[in-house]
Amino acid sequence: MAANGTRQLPGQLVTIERHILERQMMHPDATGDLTRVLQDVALAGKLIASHTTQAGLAEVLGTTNEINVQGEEVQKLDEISNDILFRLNDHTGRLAAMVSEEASDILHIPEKYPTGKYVLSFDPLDGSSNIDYNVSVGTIFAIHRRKTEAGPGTLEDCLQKGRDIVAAGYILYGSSTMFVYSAGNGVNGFTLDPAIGEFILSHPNIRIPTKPKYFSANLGYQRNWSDGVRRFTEWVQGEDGGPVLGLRYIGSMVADFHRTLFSGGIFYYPVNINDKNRPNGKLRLLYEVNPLSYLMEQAGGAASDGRQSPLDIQPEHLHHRTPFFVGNRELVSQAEKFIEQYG
Ligand code: AHM
Ligand code: MG
Repeated sequence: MAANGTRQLPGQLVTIERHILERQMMHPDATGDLTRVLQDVALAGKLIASHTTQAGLAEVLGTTNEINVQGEEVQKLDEISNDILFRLNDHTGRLAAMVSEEASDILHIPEKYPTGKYVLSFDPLDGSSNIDYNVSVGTIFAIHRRKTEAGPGTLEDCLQKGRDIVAAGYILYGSSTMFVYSAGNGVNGFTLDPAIGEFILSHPNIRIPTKPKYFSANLGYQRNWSDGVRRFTEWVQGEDGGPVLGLRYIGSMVADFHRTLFSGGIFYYPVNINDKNRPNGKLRLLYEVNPLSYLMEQAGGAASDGRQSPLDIQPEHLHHRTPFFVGNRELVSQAEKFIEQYG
């Protein structure tokens, strides 16, 4: 296998199906259900990519209330992506329920279909406010084993800690489409070859570089951050003997996370202390923060809400929000130190 995140040599073509299946074979008692859920999510990624790459051409950019030339209601890309993920997974008998950023309640499996043993949580199209500007967006997902025995999935099945994730990943719709996932055995990245419609293993065994390069946060909100977060931000720019990191911020978390994973550094989205409507920040635990925290830990990095790993937080409701710091371990722990000392 090639070294950290380097590209596969020609002749070692591994499709995502083959890779997931080979990993399954390492677990002799596996039923294949998790493998198929992952494959269905990868298929959803291909379908969503086919829409995002057409975004400027098809009439999918407007709001839901707009009417297109055929007199049909125009659907937004995040809703299209949500439908694709739901429809590909609602009838397979592998899921007990789904959770989506797009839906306030649990997405139940329709009664006419059987339920299964996994729960799939997803943000179908994160960063969708960027679509109008042709900026990269992404799908984020996490898979848990259900807690209840059978029947329709319940809140207990959905409100599980990130620590109990069995697989998670994201699909980045950028200059190329990439599927990056972990099932607890390291992180692997696949690039979609549009000519053949297959995700090919391009970045095996991804590890965050030990020498960080960039910090990534929306500095436009700095005045609304706590003292600890502001001092940490000065530190990453060289104050008090801190490293001198460059700044990169796209505003589309999958893309910001992806760069952080490959360049080393830290991405953070802290609380806006003047926003009383969001006392815990903007990002959601179940389908944004936890899958990415899980991947970063699997890649040798760390994640925090400023005090502890988000993976240890018990979600109180489906759209539970949390502050988020993710990247190189030393940087995340330094952020925690500043927050502990200065708040
Ligand atoms: P969304 O789920 O509504 O797309 O919001 C999440 C996005 C993240 O992708 C990104 O990190 C963040 O919001 C950007 O927010 P801001 O514009 O406040 O910097
Ligand atoms: Mg989102």
